[in-house]
Amino acid sequence: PTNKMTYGERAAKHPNACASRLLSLMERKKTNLSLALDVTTKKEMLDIADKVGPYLCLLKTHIDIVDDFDQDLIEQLLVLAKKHDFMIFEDRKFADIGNTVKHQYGNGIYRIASWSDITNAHGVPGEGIITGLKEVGLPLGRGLLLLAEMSSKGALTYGEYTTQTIEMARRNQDFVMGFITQRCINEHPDEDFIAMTPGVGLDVTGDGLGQQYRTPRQVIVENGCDLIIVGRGIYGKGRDVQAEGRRYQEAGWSAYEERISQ
Ligand code: 5IU
Repeated sequence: PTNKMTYGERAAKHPNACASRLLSLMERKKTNLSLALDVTTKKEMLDIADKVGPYLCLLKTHIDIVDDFDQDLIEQLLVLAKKHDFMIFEDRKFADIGNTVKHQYGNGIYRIASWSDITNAHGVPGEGIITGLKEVGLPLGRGLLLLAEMSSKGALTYGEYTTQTIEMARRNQDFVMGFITQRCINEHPDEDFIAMTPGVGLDVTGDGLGQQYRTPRQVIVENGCDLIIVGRGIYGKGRDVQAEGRRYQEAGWSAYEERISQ
């Protein structure tokens, strides 16, 4: 199964172009770290992305929290993505009917589909949400993640909801490249959804607002996930973002090496 394969081996045979691009980037740059950059000014965003860029495979954004958002921010993020060789994931968590999300993805002031390699969606509206997003994203070579499980305390993403979300992904593998999940979802021999996991930290276990943290080793080795998504563990108050970026990159990569060598 995917658990024992290298990212490079998976990249070579992955049918989803966006997934294949990400997996080869991870192999080439030796990183499974995604930075969740929840900051509210353009300056902080660009400054931290530039400093942590060397350690990342994927920059996760919440573009709608930036007070001074403008098109120049997007252009500069794309410059950094090229300079440091990382991809971009706008964590938009679409949740409406197909026709609406199509516009939320392609139009408005953010025009997410025009710059974000990857985005994500809830399965709650039913499969039309994937169809709508696919109309916009697939011609641009974009990839979609579905939210299978959330990291926060009391999340309702479990049981039949998660099961049906996974089935939706299985029927749309040309566009759905993976999941936001707390464990590896792949079951069938040739199934290769990328498992990305938020709620990762080395120093604390929560944030007082429901977030729950596990270590990179728990996530990658014990639960078989592929990418660690780390936010405040890297850029939180008083932290040296460069040092923390390197620390999480090393922790994530050594956990991966341990997993594939088992
Ligand atoms: N995020 C979660 N949990 C989830 C999902 C998304 O934490 O289940 I879906 C996002 C929220 C934030 C980042 O952007 O991942 C985690 O940031 P911290 O490492 O700062 O908690």
